[in-house]
Amino acid sequence: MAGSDDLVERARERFAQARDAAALENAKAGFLGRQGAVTAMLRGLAALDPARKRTEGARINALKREVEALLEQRRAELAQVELDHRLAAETLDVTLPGRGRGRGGIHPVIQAWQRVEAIFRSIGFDVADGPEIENDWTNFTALNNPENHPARSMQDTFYVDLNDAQGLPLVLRTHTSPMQVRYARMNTPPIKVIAPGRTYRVDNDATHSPMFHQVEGLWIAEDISFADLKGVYTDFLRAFFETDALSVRFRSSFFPFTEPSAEIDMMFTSGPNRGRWLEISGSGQVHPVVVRNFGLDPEQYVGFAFGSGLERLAMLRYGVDDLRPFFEGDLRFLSQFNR
Ligand code: 2NM
Repeated sequence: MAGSDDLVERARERFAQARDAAALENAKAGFLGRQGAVTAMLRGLAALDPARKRTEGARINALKREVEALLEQRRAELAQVELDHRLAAETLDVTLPGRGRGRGGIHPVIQAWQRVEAIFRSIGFDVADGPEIENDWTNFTALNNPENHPARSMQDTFYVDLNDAQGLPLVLRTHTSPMQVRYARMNTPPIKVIAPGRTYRVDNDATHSPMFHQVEGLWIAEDISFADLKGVYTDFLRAFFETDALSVRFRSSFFPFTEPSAEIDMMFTSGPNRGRWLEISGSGQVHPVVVRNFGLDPEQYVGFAFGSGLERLAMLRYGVDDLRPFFEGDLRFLSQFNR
């Protein structure tokens, strides 16, 4: 049959020209497919007499096997080419050092927070967490802040452009005391609780940040006195600063929610920072109006409370003399507290 000798050579050429598996399968169709040359030759056998059918049939089948072998060979070549490409493209140098993600650390203010929590938990205080967006009754009114107190002004407080379900204005809490109100109204005395957390005031200078952290403590019972507050707070400071060489004094002061009120000062009595009184906290006996707003009878229950700034505690403990780097996210500063 004319051209059948060239057929194997033509198949070899066409298969070699195929640059990928899809092109090769197309080229295959031209020989072995239903319209293919080999198939056409096999079809032509039908017209031959039996003797020629046998010889021609054997010859065409031999051709067909050759074409099939060439096809397999080219398939294997292309598969190898494809594999070589992938191996080159996806090479991993497993000897390179890892990129690393660095190790995260705990912010110094949060470390101070965690220390405070652990110390107060160890002497039986609960730790309460609550909303940073408060209604103005819980943040101000319940705490005996008069309606026209400057702390309530737009200049001092971040008002939220919404009211709560009872129609009360919402504010970013200016202290964590509202959590004491919530806690006292949900629990029965004796109550020993601290409320640490974020607080917000319209304030921004070298010594004030619009967001800062407080921890407030509250102890309500029938038979406690200022001596208990002083004892607890002194023990707390000695645990926090890990020294017994530390004195505490109360200085009379004023807060709307306590009466009487006192500033708590502390002084290291040894070490390089000894001999200077440092303001560390506010405190007082919870005002009878506030005790009533807790849902309790001020004739029966006494409450003692304190409020401390966690940034202040962190600065004193870690020897930081500027508030601002706490809020700047500079790892050269922050990483010093995580070694
Ligand atoms: C302070 C100073 C004095 C305080 C009062 C209360 C509450 F809810 F019991 F009335 N919590 N915290 C308080 C008292 C806070 O911060 C300078």
